[in-house]
Amino acid sequence: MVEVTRSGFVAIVGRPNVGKSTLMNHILGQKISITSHKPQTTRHRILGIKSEGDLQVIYVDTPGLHLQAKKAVNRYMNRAASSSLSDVDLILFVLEAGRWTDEDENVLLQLKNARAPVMAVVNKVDRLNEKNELLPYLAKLGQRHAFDEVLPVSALKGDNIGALEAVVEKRIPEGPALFPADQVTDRSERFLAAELVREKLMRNLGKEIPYALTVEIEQFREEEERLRINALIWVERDSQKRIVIGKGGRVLKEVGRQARLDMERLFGQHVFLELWVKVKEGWSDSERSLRNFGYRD
Ligand code: GDP
Ligand code: K
Ligand code: MG
Repeated sequence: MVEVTRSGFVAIVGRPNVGKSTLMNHILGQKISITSHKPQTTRHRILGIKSEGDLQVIYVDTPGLHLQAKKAVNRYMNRAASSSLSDVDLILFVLEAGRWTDEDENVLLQLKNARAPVMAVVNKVDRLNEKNELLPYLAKLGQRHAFDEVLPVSALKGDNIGALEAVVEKRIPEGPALFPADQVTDRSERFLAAELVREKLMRNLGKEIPYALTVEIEQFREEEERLRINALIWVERDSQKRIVIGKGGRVLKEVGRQARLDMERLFGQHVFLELWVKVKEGWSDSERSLRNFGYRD
C-alpha cells in the first residue's frame, strides 16, 4: 500500500438545503450523511474520509448556518457549523445556482474571517433552465467576494465533481494519514443507524414534525447472521407520536422498511430493526436532554 504523505481538512458550509450532504456523499460514494429536501436535515458535524494513494482528504459536513436559532438544538447546530471553519485547509462554500439569499450573505460574512481559502461551489446547475443563466450568476458572485476558486457542479448528477476534487487536491498540504485508510467516517455504526432512521422520518413526515424528533439507538447487537437494532424515536407531544406511528402503524412501518434497506446496504448484513416512539416534552430546547441524546460539541 502507498503511504499517505498529504492530508488535510475540507469544511463544507453553506445555508440549509444547498446540497452539502449530497455533495459529501457523492465524493465518498456512499451515504455517510443523511439528506432530504427539508432544511436542517443535518444536525451534527460529520467527517467523511477519503483515502486514495498518497492522499487523504477529510471532508467536514456541517449543519447549515441559519439565521434563526431560537431553540437549544438550533444553537447546537450553528455551533457545529461555525467551529468547523477553524483549522481547515480549504472551505467549500456551497451555493444554489441562480440563487442568492440573506442566509447566503450571512454565511459569506462569517467566511470573511476564516483563514483558509474559500472555494464557491455553485451546486444544482442541473436545475437551471437556461444555460445562459449561469454566466451572469458567476459574474455577480465574483463581485460579491474574491473567491479563491469558483466551480459550478451538480452533486446530485455528479457533474464536475471530478474537477472539484482536482481543485481540492491542490490545496491539501503535506502530512501523514490522520485516519486508517479504510475508515470512511468518525461516526459509529450506532450513530449512522440512528441517522438513517431520522432520514426516513424527515422524508416521510410533513413539514413540522421532523424538527420535534430525535432518534436514539437503544440496542445494536450482532447476532448470528444479522444485526439487531432497536431505535427509540423521541417526540415532544402525544399528538406527534400518533402522527409518527400513522394510521394502523403505517408510517412507522414504512419508515422502518426504508431504514432497514439502507442499513443493510451500509453495514453489508441482514438487519432486524425495531422502532418505538416515545414522548419527552421539550427535549429540543433542553441542553441536558440534548447531551443525553448524544448532541455533543
Ligand atoms: P444540505 O442541507 O445542504 O445538506 O442539503 P442536502 O444534501 O440535504 O440536499 C437538499 C436537497 O437538494 C435534497 O432534496 C437533494 O436531493 C437536493 N440536491 C442536492 N444536490 C442537488 C443537485 O445537484 N441538483 C438537484 N436538482 N438537487 C440537488
Ligand atoms: K437538507
Ligand atoms: Mg446536510
